[in-house]
This record gives sequence, C-alpha cells and structure tokens, in this order.
Amino acid sequence: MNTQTDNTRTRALRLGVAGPVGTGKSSVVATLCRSLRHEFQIGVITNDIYTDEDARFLRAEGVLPVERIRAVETGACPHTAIRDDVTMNLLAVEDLEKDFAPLDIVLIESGGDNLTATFSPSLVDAQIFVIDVAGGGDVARKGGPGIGRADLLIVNKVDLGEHVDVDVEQMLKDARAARAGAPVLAHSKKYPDTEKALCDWVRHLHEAHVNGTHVPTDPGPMAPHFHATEDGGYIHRHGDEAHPHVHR
Ligand SMILES: Nc1nc2c(ncn2[C@@H]2O[C@H](COP(=O)(O)OP(=O)(O)OP(=O)(O)O)[C@@H](O)[C@H]2O)c(=O)[nH]1
Ligand SMILES: [Mg+2]
Repeated sequence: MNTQTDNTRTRALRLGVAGPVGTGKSSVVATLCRSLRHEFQIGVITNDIYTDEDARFLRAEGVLPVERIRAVETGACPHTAIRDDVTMNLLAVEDLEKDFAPLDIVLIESGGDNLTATFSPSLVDAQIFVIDVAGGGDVARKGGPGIGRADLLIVNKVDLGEHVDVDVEQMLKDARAARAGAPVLAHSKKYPDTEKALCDWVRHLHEAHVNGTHVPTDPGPMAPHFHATEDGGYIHRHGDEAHPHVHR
C-alpha cells in the first residue's frame, strides 16, 4: 500500500487514540489492527504510566506480530508524554517506522487519562477521542478539546446503553452538538457494522494523508491544572502552553 509519487507522502500516517480510562481505546486499536492489517503495514505505540499493560493486551490478542507493538512507559501522567514533551513517543514512532519500513499507519494509544488530554500535532497527524456509554450519558455534554475538536469522536460501547440506563440517541445528539459538524461515530465491538464504519473512516483518512489533502489540526491545549505530591512539596503544572511546566 505504501506507494510514492512526486506529490504523495510516504511517511506513515500517525493516528492517536485518546480518551478517559477504560473507554475502549485498546479495543479500538485491536479492531483497527485486526481489520486493516491485510491492507496496510501497521505499527502500534502504547502509553502507560508504570506498565506495558496495553501493549501486553494487544500482543496477547495476536492482532499484529508482537514486535510491531511497543510500549512507552511515561513515568508521569500520560498526557505529559503526548502533549507537553512528546520526545519519548516521537523516538518510539521513528524507531518503529525505521525497523519496519515502510509502514502505512502507526497507531498511538494514550494512557487512560481525563477529558482534557489530547495529542500534540507534532506527534500525530490526526486523533480519535473515545468516550463510552458506560461512563454516563452526560459525558458528551462535559466537552473539552478531545470531545469538541478531535478528528473523530467515538461514542463507544453503545451495546451497553440499556444496561446502564443511558439514552444512547440523546448521548449521540449531545456529542454532535458539541462538535460543529465534525464526525461522531456510535461504536461497539459487538456490532460489526460500526467496526466497518470505523475502518472506512481510517481508510479515507489514510488516503487523504497520502495524497496530501489531510491537514492536521490541533484540538487545543488542556485547561491549566496542577498536580501536587502528598506532602505538597512539588507542583507539576500542565496546560499553559507558554509555561508548560512549573516546578517549585
Ligand atoms: N460491552 C462492551 N465492552 C467493551 C467495548 N469495548 C471495550 N469494552 C470493554 O471495556 C473494557 C476496557 O476496554 P479497553 O479497550 O481496555 O479500554 P482502554 O480505554 O484501552 O483502557 P485503559 O487503557 O486502561 O484506559 C474491557 O473490559 C473491554 O472488553 C464495547 O464496545 N462493548
Ligand atoms: Mg488501553
């Protein structure tokens, strides 16, 4: 699939998958690998704070040759490594692309984080944000850069609506209202038609990447906030683009 003419891009499409803890990011990555691996050369980078749990899950699922799935252990809240300082991830992506050249698509899963985490456009060409029905019907109304401006918003686990008393149609309506026409996909790993719609979206994105018509956009920074240690002696600040880290 990786073809080159004078007007086409040959670097792999770098596609981020972010969203709160447990919404189904790894399952989405697994579906994409399983469904697209015969059409595209794919590699995966996962991000976790202390473990390589996501990479282990994907390797165990057998969705790709194990060596094409690499873990970045961020050692800090994952949004740091996908937004504030993407060096570890960029090195991992570049190594993967070099070792398995030519790759068509590199999927980068963010560690499960909160509603404010998005990828830096210096790391990914496009990003999917995943929320799920089980997290509550009001999540779509809570907004944030991922929900509002990611290239694709997945409302995942739509099979669970009736089990968790969520009106899925209303949640989808709220999601669309938050996105000014940008795409929203109702998705479930139990519903093959929704998996096909996801794969078609990625196919179109890859085509646009190759022919140069896809323009990466930045969903915008997370809201400024702080992390403090228990003794209060160290404060880590995120979300202020001019001063991404303040330590004192
Ligand atoms: N019913 C249902 N369960 C799902 C679906 N997708 C994922 N799950 C389940 O949700 C749980 C979390 O899925 P993961 O794919 O690990 O979620 P994640 O966002 O990668 O989780 P973290 O990386 O820990 O943040 C697992 O038990 C999955 O089997 C779905 O479409 N429907
Ligand atoms: Mg995961």
